Amino acid sequence: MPNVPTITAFANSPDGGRGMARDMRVRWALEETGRPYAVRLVSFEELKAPEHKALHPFGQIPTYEEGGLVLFESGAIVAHIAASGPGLLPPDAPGRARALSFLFAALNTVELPIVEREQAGFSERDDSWYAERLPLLDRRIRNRLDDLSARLGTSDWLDGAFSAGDLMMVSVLQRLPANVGILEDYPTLVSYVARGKARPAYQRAFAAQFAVFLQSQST
Ligand code: GTB
Repeated sequence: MPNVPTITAFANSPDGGRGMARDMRVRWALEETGRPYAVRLVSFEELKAPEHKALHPFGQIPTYEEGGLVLFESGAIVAHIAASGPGLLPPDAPGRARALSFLFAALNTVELPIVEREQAGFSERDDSWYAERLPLLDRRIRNRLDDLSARLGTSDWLDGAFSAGDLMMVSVLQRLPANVGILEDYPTLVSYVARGKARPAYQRAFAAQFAVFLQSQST
């Protein structure tokens, strides 16, 4: 099929089909812009093989191939999709630049403390300092959510119409599981995430990655 991008995703995602892996944001962006796409599923072994590392220097998913173009990093991929199709960036140059500010903020400013807390839960849970460190990690997340909710105010989206910035911010916020009990203290952000996830494009992307999970369970 000409000009149909191919992305990579986990053959066996450890998230149990919950849409937490980073191919989800790429699928969502493609669905928002109405682009058909193909998916190549990769095992953990294949991720670290030279063939995959030629596409992704760090041996991760997602990657994006389109004709001769090969991209890695979900932010760069979503930015590329947003720039090449309708629906994810405003028509004016300043608006486009502001949307990209929020996309980068989602990745560099909001996702970092969320991932750090998640990683500490995996790798430091049995360490003596974990209980003491946790409030610090939570506070870092709350600082970001305080400011983000202040900026969002009562608006539906961060800067006018829904954009790639919202797509990435919602993708990042939804990684905060309910049992952590942080996002729930920010009702406007809870609604913001729900609004994003209610979009038909998100639903289609979620269903597609969930189908991979179901398939992996039956083989
Ligand atoms: N900065 C890169 C990007 O945004 O594209 C990070 C990519 C990344 O972390 N990829 C992960 C990966 O390939 C999968 S998404 N890991 C394998 C490796 O590094 O060897 C991260 C992820 C994994 C699992 C869950 N989960 O189970 O809930 C959630 C998120």
